[in-house]
Amino acid sequence: MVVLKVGDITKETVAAIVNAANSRLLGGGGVDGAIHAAAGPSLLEECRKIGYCEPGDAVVTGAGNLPAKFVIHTVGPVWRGGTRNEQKVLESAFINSLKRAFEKAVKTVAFPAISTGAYGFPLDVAAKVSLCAIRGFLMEHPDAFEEVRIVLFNQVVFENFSKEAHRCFPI
Ligand code: AR6
Repeated sequence: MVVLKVGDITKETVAAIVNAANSRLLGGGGVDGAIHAAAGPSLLEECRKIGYCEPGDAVVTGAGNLPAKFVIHTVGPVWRGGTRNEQKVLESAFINSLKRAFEKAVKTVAFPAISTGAYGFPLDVAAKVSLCAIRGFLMEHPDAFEEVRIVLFNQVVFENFSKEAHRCFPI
């Protein structure tokens, strides 16, 4: 089941939350900053040990003080006009995050709208790529998760994703 909601991902009670990190994994602003602040210093320590994550890839740590068990750190692409493989890299960020969650056998996972903040992805394009990537993975692994939750920080992002969800997940 795919669920869209408005909220703060650090408050979600799911087994794994996905972080929109940067390649150096040293924290930052946006959702990355919020997740590190809520998780506490153990998250940064674990990230330091891993050291690097390629855009489109994903790595797993514990979740410190967060309600979740794991944080999956993925790195989305910086939007550069859409001609630098950005859509493919965003798709990979979602698929590799779901793979990591699947490997950890978690049943519930929450995503933010990766790359739609500091990395500048147009919301409608991000919504389409993100939801289609999730749908593709779930079609291949229909029993993998009980819930994939997409936690959007404000109404505008939520509306873009909702609009696209009707196209991507026709009932
Ligand atoms: N819960 C859910 N969504 C959030 C939250 C939150 N607590 N806070 C922000 N968002 P961004 P990016 C939304 O900039 O574009 C960082 O500095 C936000 O409204 O967090 O992938 C990293 O270190 C937006 O829709 O991530 C990287 O350097 C979405 O999360 C860089 O930013 C993503 O915005 C990554 O940029």
